[in-house]
Amino acid sequence: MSDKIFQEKIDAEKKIEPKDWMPEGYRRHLVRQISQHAHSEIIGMQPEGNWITRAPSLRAKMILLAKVQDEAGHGLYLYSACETLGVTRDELIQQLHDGNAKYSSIFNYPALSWADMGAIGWLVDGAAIVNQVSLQRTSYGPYSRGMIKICKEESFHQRQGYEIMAEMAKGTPEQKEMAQDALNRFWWPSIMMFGPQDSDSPRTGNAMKWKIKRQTNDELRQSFIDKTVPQAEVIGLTIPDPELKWNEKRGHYDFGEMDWEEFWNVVNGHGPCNKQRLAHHKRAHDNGKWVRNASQAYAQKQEKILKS
Ligand code: FAQ
Repeated sequence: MSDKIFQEKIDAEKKIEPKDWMPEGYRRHLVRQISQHAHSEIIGMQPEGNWITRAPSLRAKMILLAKVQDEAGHGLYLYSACETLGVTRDELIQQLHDGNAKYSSIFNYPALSWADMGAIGWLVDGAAIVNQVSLQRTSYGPYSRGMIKICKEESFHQRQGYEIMAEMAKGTPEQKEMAQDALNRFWWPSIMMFGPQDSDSPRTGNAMKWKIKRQTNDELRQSFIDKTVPQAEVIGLTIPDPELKWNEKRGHYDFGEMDWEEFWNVVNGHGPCNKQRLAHHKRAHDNGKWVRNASQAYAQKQEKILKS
């Protein structure tokens, strides 16, 4: 098959499956994006995992525990989708540990209070959903099917975060202040999850041509802002952007400029928690070696029994 026939297949909205012919650039692009997505889910367990033992009630603890477990499951679907492209889980983890694979910038910010659990669910999962609903229509079959499954769980995550924020916003003045403080700290980093502006995004061209991404970074960012601003108004919290204003003509909110220097610093490994997150992942991976060895030995034993 040639590049031309492949592109015709993409243009006809046909899904590409693991055994289909694909250009090497398409395969590499997917391995990069899907693995980055998988690493985000796994590293993303850390900020919330830190609060499981400090949840304010048994109900809150059970919900948070279930959410963090879901993130682990999402990581596993995504690693599996990535492995269908001829790369092993070990290689993917090694790329993360060597600093050659990225994960979402948002997880390099600390979770300082219980209200941050609300802000993460509401804003971070909210942003993730906007992106992932769009990715349900991505051209690579296993990634698309993974996204459909993941989106179902993400909407529960978003609602549990919004519930925490709504409860705190109508609580004592101190609780409302905590909720506002969490919104102030998480707003801009959540907006940054959508990546650089389209004009500065080196990957968007191929991603759109190959229908890996179905909407650009700026389109998705705008859609997230338009959805989220009215939600903040309903619970009486203020979005920390003085330039935020409904634009009747565009039918969208206008918003202020992001701090791009901060964005690229965090993406390139110099955010508040980059070192801590990676060190924790390495430690957990090393500590889990005996589990991987034991399950491998068990699988080999089962195979021998089946063959005998
Ligand atoms: N952080 O040309 P573009 C979640 C990198 S899941 C870090 O625009 P692209 C669930 C980009 O990778 C959240 N790196 O690239 C959850 C590229 O790197 P390269 C994760 C970023 O790929 C919730 C370079 O900059 N979601 O949160 C970021 O077309 C709560 C140039 O950028 C996904 O990963 C960033 N924010 O667009 C879990 C979705 N932005 O090539 C736990 C899938 C850009 O130099 C708790 N990924 N970069 O290595 C995507 O949709 C895309 O990859 C984008 C970036 C939109 C992130």
